[in-house]
Amino acid sequence: MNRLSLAIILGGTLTMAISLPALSYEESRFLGMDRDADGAISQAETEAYRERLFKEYDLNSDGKVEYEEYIQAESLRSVTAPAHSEVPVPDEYKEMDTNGDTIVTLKEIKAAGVVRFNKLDKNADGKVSKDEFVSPGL
Ligand SMILES: [Ca+2]
Ligand SMILES: [Ca+2]
Ligand SMILES: [Ca+2]
Repeated sequence: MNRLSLAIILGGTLTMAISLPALSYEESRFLGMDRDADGAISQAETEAYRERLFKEYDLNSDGKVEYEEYIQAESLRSVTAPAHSEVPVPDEYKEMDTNGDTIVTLKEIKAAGVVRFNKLDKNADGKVSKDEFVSPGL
């Protein structure tokens, strides 16, 4: 294959990607969590999502998410700020760190998921439908 035809193929793929209807941030998050693609998020799917989230945050894999790890995982410190400069604790983290020791355990992150799940599951059928799934999600 010569360079020109490769460029045409790549160009075509790019155009296709752009012309697809763009998923909103919430929609793509919903689809990512709805593992069995039944159009609703179950409690088990929430739990699985929270476990994945925990692994993402626990940068040194020691089984706890220290606040500094959360800052780094979520890129909360501006690149121009000095390393380890203080970053105000966002509500998102406070919500998970229920005992306020600036360490989030797997238990805490899952419990926060349950709290959110119950809030979003308006009709209490044990599933969060796409309509019920609103920011900040699960
Ligand atoms: Ca599902
Ligand atoms: Ca850790
Ligand atoms: Ca804690």
